[in-house]
Amino acid sequence: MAYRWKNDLTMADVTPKAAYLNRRQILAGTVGLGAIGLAGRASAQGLEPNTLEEITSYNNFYEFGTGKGDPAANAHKLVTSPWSIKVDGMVDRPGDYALDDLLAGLSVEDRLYRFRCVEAWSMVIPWNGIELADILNKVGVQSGARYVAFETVVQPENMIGVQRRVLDFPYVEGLRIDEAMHPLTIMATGIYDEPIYNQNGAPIRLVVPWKYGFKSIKSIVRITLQEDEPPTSWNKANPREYGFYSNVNPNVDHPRWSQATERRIGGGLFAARQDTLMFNGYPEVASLYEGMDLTRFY
Ligand SMILES: Nc1nc2c(c(=O)[nH]1)N[C@H]1C(S)=C(S)[C@@H](COP(=O)(O)O)O[C@H]1N2
Ligand SMILES: [Mo]
Repeated sequence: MAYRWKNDLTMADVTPKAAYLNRRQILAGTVGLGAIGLAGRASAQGLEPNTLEEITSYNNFYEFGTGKGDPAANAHKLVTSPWSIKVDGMVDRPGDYALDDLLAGLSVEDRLYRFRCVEAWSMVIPWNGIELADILNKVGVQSGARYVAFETVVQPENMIGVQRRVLDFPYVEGLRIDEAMHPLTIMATGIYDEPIYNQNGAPIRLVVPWKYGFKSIKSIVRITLQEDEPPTSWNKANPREYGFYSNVNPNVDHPRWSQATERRIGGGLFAARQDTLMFNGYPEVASLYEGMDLTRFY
């Protein structure tokens, strides 16, 4: 049996929905109670998950525009049903899988993860998802496969960002096979026990919590097992600024800004920036990079 990752943040850290809605009403309805919100977050030592509202309204999904509010405004146009995923390359059972067939029999787990965008903002998100390793084991990875490549759907008529060519689409990403097989790596299908919203990458998206957010590719329609390192969208767009690995690392600054700290979304106007943690607070992945110069393989 594969080792299963244990949450450091447990679902006990998730504010029960009722209490949480109640708190929001208090905050919305009363002047001067912002302090309650701040105290609430402080007492949870920054482990409190972001609200569904925050998670679904402040997004990066360039297919739907480059503004943080654009995905929430435009992603209702994404057609998510029917949905199939092409699995090809070095696998025993390649094919065009209906999403339900690909996931049938695999367990959906709750994972409360820190999420750190390369732009130096962050959230804490209660995902529901399937370990990518379970999916890869189901299709059968062949021994020569060293990398996994992912591709996002392109629906030009529904995607304003594709029409405007804000990036070279389809959005593509990749992982080394040991990164893909790590129990922290999931394919998310839900948030807060609700089906994942379109703006967050419905119906299924990658989540790799120790890497900058752009590695967590949304709305996936193709998974390819291959020998060579696959091209990745942000590396193609700007290789000087974005590498293949893109592990969260407070000691390696982006050429244009520091990565030492981050702004937690929802923390409020006067909240202090938080220190960014090595591997985003998931030191158990460090062994994957033994012997690699993490200032060079950024
Ligand atoms: N297809 C696709 N996937 C994507 C992106 C994108 O523009 N297109 N943006 C990435 C970036 S930069 C981040 S920070 C996260 C944001 O995920 P969220 O909006 O669910 O918080 O999605 C990543 N996945
Ligand atoms: Mo990002």
